[in-house]
Amino acid sequence: MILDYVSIFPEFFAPLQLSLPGKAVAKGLVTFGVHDLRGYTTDRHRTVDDSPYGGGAGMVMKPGPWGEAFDDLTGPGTTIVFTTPSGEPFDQRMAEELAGAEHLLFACGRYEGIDQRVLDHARERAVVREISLGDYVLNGGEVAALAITEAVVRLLPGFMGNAESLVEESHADGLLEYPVYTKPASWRGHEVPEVLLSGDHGRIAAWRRAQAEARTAERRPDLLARTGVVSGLGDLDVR
Ligand code: 6GU
Repeated sequence: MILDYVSIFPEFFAPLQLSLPGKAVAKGLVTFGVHDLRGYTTDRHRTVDDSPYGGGAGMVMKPGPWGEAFDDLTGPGTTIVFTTPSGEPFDQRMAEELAGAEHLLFACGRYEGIDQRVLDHARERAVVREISLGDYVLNGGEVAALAITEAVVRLLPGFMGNAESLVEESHADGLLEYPVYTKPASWRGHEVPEVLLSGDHGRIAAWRRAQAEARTAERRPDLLARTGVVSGLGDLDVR
């Protein structure tokens, strides 16, 4: 998979060389390209923004540099991802969809947004997704693009050593993950639940499922409505 990033702050993408994404590069699963939007300007001041038509606060990103960047970077298999707080909410299912793409081109906006014609024009030549990380405002889309990248790259075939941990973790089954414990069995007066020491795999599986459901009912009742789990909070203390 090829992942490209267009931004006025290319330094934000230094973490792509680290840890998990860096490992994916080493394994030959992905290649990353980081592109300075100002490199696609033509004026002496390398201008990327201007005041909004119709008035109002803040600045809007000019269409010209984005058009040049897409001319340079878009090919037949490209999906252009605009990271924006007005996008579709990002979730695990969307990460799985994006993991099937050949080429992701992240367009990271700043200021009050990008001229709408950039998106309209992009839709004429590529698959376009507008994606939000959640209901809060970041100063720009760079951190969001990094988060989406990490969620997507770890799903690529051959990335994870242990395929089971992909299936068992939070959200793969629509529930939050059950609590986990390791040695020692007693620590600062807190004990590991007895069932986990029992060696009874049936009881352990049932306990974990009940914990996952109770936790989800308490913290994310919206998820339970989607998975169709009915029980929810029983007598379990999920904290
Ligand atoms: Cl994707 N971008 C920005 N700028 N702010 C956000 C966001 C994205 N998701 C939540 N807030």
